[in-house]
Amino acid sequence: IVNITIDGIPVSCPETTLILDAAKMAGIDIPVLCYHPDLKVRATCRVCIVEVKGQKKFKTACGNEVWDGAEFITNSPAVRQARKDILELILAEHPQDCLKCVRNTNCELQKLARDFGISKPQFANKPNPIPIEDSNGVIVRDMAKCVKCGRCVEVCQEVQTVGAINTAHRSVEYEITTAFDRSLQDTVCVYCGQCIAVCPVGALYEKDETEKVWQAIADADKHVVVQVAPAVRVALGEEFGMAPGSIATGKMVAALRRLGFDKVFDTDFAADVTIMEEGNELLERMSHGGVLPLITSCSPGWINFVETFYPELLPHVSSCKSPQQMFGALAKTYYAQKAGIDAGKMTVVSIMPCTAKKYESARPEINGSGYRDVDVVITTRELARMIKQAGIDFNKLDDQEFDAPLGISTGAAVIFGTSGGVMEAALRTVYEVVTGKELVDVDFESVRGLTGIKEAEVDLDGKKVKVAIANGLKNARQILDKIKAGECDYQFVEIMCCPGGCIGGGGQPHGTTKAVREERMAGIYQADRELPIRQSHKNPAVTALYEEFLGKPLSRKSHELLHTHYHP
Ligand code: HC1
Ligand code: SF4
Repeated sequence: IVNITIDGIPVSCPETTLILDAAKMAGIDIPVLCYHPDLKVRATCRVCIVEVKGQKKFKTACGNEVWDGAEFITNSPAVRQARKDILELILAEHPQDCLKCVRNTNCELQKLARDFGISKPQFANKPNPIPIEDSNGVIVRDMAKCVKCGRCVEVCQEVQTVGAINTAHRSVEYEITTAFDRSLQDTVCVYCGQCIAVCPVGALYEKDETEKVWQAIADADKHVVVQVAPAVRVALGEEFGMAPGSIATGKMVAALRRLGFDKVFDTDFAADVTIMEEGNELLERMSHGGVLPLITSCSPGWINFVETFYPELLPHVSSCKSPQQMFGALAKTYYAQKAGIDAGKMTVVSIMPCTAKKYESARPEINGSGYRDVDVVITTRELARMIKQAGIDFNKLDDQEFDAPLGISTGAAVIFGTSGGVMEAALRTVYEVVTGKELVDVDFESVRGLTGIKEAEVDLDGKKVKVAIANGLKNARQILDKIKAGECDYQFVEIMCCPGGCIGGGGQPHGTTKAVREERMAGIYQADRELPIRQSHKNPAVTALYEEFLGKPLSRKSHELLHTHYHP
């Protein structure tokens, strides 16, 4: 423990504390731009500089730890002027088109410019004339707006270990780019969108497809159904001032109905179906000497990753399509038949916390209904934009319920939205199928939490099943390397591309940090506890689906509609 003062306020803290964090203890928020609490410190922008009593040079608050007896000044005229100069230099290179920028009103640079009262910049505005790159159909890169903070590189290289983007050149030429400046689709990018999630400005964003949705809704000939992913309901509220993790399911359903969707359905229904199919696939593989461990297949960034980096492990990946795609296939067959609707005139829209879902829905091998199963995918952020455009006062909406039958789901489905959830949902069902006994306590605490890799041995009434869960691709790599080396005896592995699972997806409201993920995760488990049915095989709408349409899990029809094969 060391004793320091910050702007005259005494603070006692461990000597490994960053000046930035010590200042927080004194109730002082030092401005930052390149710093992100979840990422390695680069200290490149220098917006966070502070003065140290007795020293001539400024120090960065994010890049330096405190020492005993130090006296920091965060708010002297010299510090303020230096920060302002730094910001003005950044702004001199930055396009001044805030009005039509996707990050208008939640841009970190815009906020700093406002906080520092920069109204008449001292330097001429000369942005780099770099064209927008959006040919991949998922992620837009507007590098003219890049402030070179390096957060996207840090997340792509260190958290996801993908390495699709990197820094290049030095000095004034310094930039963030892909190898050989290629378009993103010609790189190893998996479309996880984590680079978008950490970008402080409008340099990276998802390809906006809200116009397609507006058009479908306005088309009287179209029957437009919408499905919402589990993790959206605990994050959407943030766009309307709610705390992270607030469960906004009822208001979200009401808003979707107001927007004009003909049916408001739930991806959670299809998540329950996934458990029926994947749970049986696991049992089938375990009893017939199939390839083990079985690895989950619902996270499309993870699928892109395994195809690119570990194609030899594809036989381990479940043949189940993701819930999003199962939903699309069932909407355009089962639901269309039941409701007497021409599937050719149906539009299926997904609301996803994920950018890779846009890519997944466009994959040719994924369609089973005879049409494109999911027509348009928009992110949580895009949905919020639509609600705002429609002038809907989200917070004043009364809660509403999803439509039947594809809106009926269980607690096992909602936990898909967080790391460990697919595993727990599967165990809740597999236990009862294997033992023939009722599961008294459905909470499998050992598979929960934000830890990167979780391992557990689950006792199915004497039969032991070894499972592992990884979230974030760096952690996935560790498990995959073990499987490749034949060093593990897991039977079932869950892999989610994004840190924390879908709650931390690349399409979620901006401002995702570890703390925010924790809140959203807590929201997911609360939503689970509040549901009357918490096991997928007890979902009456799923039972009806099998009785009326599919026959049984892994039936021929199930295989045609709900399973697929990925290719290296
Ligand atoms: Fe997910 Fe899934 S949990 S992949 O994270 O299996 O995106 O939320 O919808 O499909 O159900 C995402 C979330 C989502 C699928 C389900
Ligand atoms: Fe890297 Fe993911 Fe961004 Fe692609 S989407 S550049 S893989 S962080």
